[in-house]
Amino acid sequence: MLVEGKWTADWHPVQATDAKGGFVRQISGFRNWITPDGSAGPTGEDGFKAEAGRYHLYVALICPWASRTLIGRALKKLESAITVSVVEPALSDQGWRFGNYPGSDKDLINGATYLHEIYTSADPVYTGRATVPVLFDKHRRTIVNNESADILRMLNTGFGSLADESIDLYPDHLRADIDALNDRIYPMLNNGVYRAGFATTQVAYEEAFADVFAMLDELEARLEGQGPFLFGECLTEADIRLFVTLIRFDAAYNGLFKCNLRRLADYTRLSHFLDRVLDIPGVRGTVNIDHIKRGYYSIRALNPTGIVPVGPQLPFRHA
Ligand SMILES: N[C@@H](CCC(=O)N[C@@H](CS)C(=O)NCC(=O)O)C(=O)O
Repeated sequence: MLVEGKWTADWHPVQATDAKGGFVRQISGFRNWITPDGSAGPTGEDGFKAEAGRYHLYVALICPWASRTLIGRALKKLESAITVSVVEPALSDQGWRFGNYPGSDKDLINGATYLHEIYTSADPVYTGRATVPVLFDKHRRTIVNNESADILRMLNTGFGSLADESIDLYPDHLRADIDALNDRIYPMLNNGVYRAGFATTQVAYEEAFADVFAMLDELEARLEGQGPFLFGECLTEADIRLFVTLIRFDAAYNGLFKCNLRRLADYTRLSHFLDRVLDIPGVRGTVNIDHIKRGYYSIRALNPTGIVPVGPQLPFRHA
């Protein structure tokens, strides 16, 4: 991670744990918002007006949080307004790196080799992890925001008529319910798999494991009652946030993160949900199972040999 702008030690997935050995995820540091008129959003400062060609997303295709933003960009038809660079899937000793691995890019915006250079270019004394996604302002040459939950929301409404306004991923009448569901799915499942995978004690692992499968069981029952999406016919950001975890489940979390009570493929409704979301135009192109497997299995703390499993055979058609 970066300490006062300097890369300090070899990359390691766990840099903070709670008293029980549970994995603690860092709070994102850049929290400005793009808005149609450049006024300030709910956090941060003003001056980030929606403009075609001004903003850039740095993402990793292995990363569920970054993938949320790629899906939001595709669904809101902002591909030509917001440019993207994809880092290499394998984590290097200095974290995310740009390069030639198939499906990855060089950094044509800042000419960086490592993502942490983007952080120090925005804040020369930055302390924290250099995470994806990063939403970068090419005009002010700084980071707008590095929190995917915020970025997904600003893609939904911050770009005004530059985006497809017929699609609303966070409709007024569902906001409270979406927030309430997100607040449960995130700790138990989205971050729950990481809590299982990066636990440093048996008790922390078992607690996370129980949460993951309790939530999958609950969501399977919910979709049986009111599918095809979490709020019926209306696709919302809650579906995107669920999808990015489910699509990685059998390829990475079931094996590497030891979330192996059941496979996702064993859940009928959740598997249909996955296919349904994959079939939405623009979504499939954000999924790269090779990056996902190669990326997760490159985490040496969990897989010292770096061997990437050949299986499992995945039932869905993927990019
Ligand atoms: N709160 C952030 C979390 C992002 C995050 O943890 N990204 C991971 C990849 S899945 C990362 O970049 N990790 C690099 C590191 O921790 O050094 C968000 O949702 O945007």
